Amino acid sequence: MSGLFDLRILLADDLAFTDAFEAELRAKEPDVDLYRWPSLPDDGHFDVLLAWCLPDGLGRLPDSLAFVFCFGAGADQLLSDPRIPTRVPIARLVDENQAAQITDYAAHVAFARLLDQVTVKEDQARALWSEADGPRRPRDQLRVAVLGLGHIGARVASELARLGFSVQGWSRSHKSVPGVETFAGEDGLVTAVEAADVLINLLPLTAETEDILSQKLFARLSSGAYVANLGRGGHLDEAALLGALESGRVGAAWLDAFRQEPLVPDHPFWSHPRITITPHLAGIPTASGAANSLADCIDAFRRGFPLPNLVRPGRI
Ligand code: OXD
Repeated sequence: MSGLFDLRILLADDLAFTDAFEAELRAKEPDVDLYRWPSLPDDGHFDVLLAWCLPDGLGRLPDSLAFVFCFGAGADQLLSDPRIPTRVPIARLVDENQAAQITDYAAHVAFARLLDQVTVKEDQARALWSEADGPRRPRDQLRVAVLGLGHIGARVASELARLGFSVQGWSRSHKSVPGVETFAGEDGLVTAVEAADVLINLLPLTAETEDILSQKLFARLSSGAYVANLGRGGHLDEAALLGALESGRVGAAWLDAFRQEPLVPDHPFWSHPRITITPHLAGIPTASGAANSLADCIDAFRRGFPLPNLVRPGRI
């Protein structure tokens, strides 16, 4: 490390290249030296690397590197990057404001299902005045399954429950979330999504969760269910989704993450009338939330405590 106070931080993410982020961070950590990639300190040494995904041109990381701070909620793209030595801990950003944005997105999809938005739009396109055959079902009769009960998933699930939806949550290991019926393990997954009207994916991408949004899973949903993939493109079996939309098992899909980003122009998802594409914007870290989260890591590091929100402990 370059010294107790002059911690050097390499910012290698566009979202961190803002004056607002720098100002927030400097207000909390006045004694840090910030470098914006591709600018580096003359001797090439830095202590902290902030990135969501390592820039292509970043070569061997210096021995001075003490930890990597993931500038995003999901760190799979860093965890699988062989350029980060396994001795280096990786912590991720936790930003309540980002979690709030993702909650809004999930609530939007739940309300869209309640209002049967797809049918309404299709009727409108045909100038069809299709009268309701009764009152709308109440929120507590709409089943919402939330996959992933980490910081963001738990917040989404509990907020939707607070709004009055019937919420089932699933995670790999058992978690309790107020107002939410929770399940864990492989058998629990099937029970959690059984007859769900809305499926929200917020899982981290791992070997176990790859392709979890599969034909088998879609088959358990209620007919016409709405699906939102707010995790990673790798969670979704794309052919299975197109098949489920075709059969009507899935009524509509909101997709925010893709196997390849940006989504290629000739991808069939773009033109599908029942798919809404959002370009990875469900929750964007905010300057203040990101700076607070990084400052918490810096403070812990300086005191010799374990970093908060570790996704890989490293070996220091
Ligand atoms: C992510 C994020 O990790 O948007 O995908 O934060």
